[in-house]
Amino acid sequence: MTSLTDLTAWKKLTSHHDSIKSKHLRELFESDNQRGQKFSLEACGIFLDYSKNRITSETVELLLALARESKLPERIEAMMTGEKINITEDRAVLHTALRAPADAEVLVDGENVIPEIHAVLDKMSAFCDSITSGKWTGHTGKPIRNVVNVGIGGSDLGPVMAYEALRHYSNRNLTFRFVSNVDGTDFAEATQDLKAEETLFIIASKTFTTQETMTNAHTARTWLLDQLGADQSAVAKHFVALSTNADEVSQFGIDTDNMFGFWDWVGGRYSMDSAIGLSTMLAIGPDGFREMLAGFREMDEHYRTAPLDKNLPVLLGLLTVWYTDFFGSQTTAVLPYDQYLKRFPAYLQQLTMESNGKSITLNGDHVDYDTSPIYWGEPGTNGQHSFYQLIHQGTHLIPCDFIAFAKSLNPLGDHHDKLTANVFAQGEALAMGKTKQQVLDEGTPEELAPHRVFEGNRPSNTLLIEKLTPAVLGKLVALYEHSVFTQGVVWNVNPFDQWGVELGKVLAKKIVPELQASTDLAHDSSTNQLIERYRSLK
Ligand code: G6Q
Repeated sequence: MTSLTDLTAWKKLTSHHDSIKSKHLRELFESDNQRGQKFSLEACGIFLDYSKNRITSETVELLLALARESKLPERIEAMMTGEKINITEDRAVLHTALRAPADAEVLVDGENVIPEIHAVLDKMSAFCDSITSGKWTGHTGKPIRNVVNVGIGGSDLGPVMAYEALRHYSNRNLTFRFVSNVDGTDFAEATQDLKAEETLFIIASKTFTTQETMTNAHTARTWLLDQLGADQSAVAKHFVALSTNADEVSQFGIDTDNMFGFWDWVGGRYSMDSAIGLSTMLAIGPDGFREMLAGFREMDEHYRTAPLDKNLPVLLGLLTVWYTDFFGSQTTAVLPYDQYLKRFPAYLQQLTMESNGKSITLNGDHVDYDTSPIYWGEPGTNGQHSFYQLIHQGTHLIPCDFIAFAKSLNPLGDHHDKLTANVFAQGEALAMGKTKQQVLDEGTPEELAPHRVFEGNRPSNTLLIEKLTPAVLGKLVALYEHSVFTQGVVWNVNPFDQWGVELGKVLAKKIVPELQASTDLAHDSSTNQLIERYRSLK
C-alpha cells in the first residue's frame, strides 16, 4: 500500500521545506509588500489572514497538491453523501446532514434522513417554547427556572461551550448548569443552590450507558425525589433524555415522549447541533438555534464547493499538516480574544485530538509520520500574562490561531480597542520578533541583550470576524470540524472512532468492586499498592 510519505507532493514538500525552513518571516514580508493580501481569504463572513505562516506560494501549491493526491475532494463528497467512511464502526458520518435544509436529501441505507432530523428539531422547538412560556410545569406546578445538562465528552463539551459562547443571546430567566464529572463534587456544587421543583435535568447520552452520566443521572433522580418528597411519577416532569437508545431511556424511568433522538451516524464530538444541543436551544431559543445551524450549513457548503485554494477549512487543515509533519511542531494554540469563547479551546481539544489522535491508517498500517498536534489555549489577554512567554521565547515552535472580533457584544469604554490591539500585537511580535541590534539601540546593556531578543519567525493565523453571533459560532465550529477532516484525510486515519478511550473504561469497571471489598488483587505491583492504600485510607 502506498504510504503518505511515498506521495509525490509529500516528497516535494520535504525538499521544499529544506529550502525555506531558515527563511524568516521578516524577510518574506520585506520581499513582498502585498504578502498580507496575497495570503488572506474571506468566506462566510470570516476573514483569515494566514500570511504570518512560514510559507511561500510554492508551499501552498504543494500542500494543495498533497490534498488532491490524498483525494480530499472525493473524501469530502463521500462524507457528505452518507458513505460509511467510519470504517471501524461501519457507520456513515453525517453531522453535516443535521444542518441541511428540510428539502435536502441525504440517504443512509437508501433512506432520506432529513425528514427525521427536522421532526426532532420541531419537537425540540415545541418543548423549548413550553418551558420558556411556563406552560410546562414541574411536579408542584411551578415553572422551570433551572436547567441542568448531565452528560460527558461529546454530550457535555459542545453544550457547555455553546452556552458560554452565546450567553449574550441567552434567556436570563433560566439558570444553566452542566454536570459531567463522576466526581460527586460536580453534581453537588452544580445543584447546591437549586430548588428541585423548578429544575429540569437533561440527561444527554448517546448510548445511555456511560458510567459517569448514568451515575450522575441516578444521583439527580434521588436528589429530586428526596427534595420533593415525591415518588417516581415526579420524574416525568423533571427529566428529559437526549439519546439514541430508547430502551435504556425508558428503563431509567424517562417517558420516551420526553426523549429527543439522534442517530448512530452522529459522532459524540460532532453532536452539538443534534438533539444534544437542547440546552443551547433552551438558552438562545429555537430561532437562535436555527441561525446557528444556518451558520454551520454555510461553512459546509463552502467546504464542499469552494476551490481548494480558496477553501478556509482546507487551508487551515493543510497548514496544520505542514507544521506537524515538516517542522515537527507538537502543539497548536487556539487563542480566542473573546471572553465568551472561553470554553472554545476545551471544546476543540476533544474535536481535534479525539478525532486525529491516531497512529493506525485506514489500511491498518502504523503511520510513519506524525498525526494530530496537541491543541490547547485560553482566551486572550489572560494567556499573555501566563504561557505566551514560552510561545515567544521558548524552544518549541507553536503555531497559533488567533480569533478576534471587530465588534464587542459588551462595548465598554475603550476595552475592545485595547483587546484587539493586543491580538494584533501578539501576531506581529511572534512573526517579526526583535533583533539584538534593536534591543541594544534601546540602550539595553550588552549582557542583558540576549534575554530581551525575540527570535520571531513564529507562525500564526488570525481569524477576524465582525461579531460573535449564533450563526458565527456555527461557522467557527464547522470550520474546525472540516479542518480536522482535512487533516484526517491527508494522514489517512479515521477521525470518527475513539477506541483509545476504551481500555481505561474497562479497567475502571473492574476496579470499582475492588475498592469496595477486600478481594484478591491481580494487577501490577503499582496498581495493587494504590488500591490497597486507598482501601486503608478511605
Ligand atoms: C465523542 C466520544 C465521547 C462521548 C462520551 C459520551 O465523540 O464518543 O466523548 O461523547 O463518551 O458518550 P454518551 O453520549 O454515549 O454518554
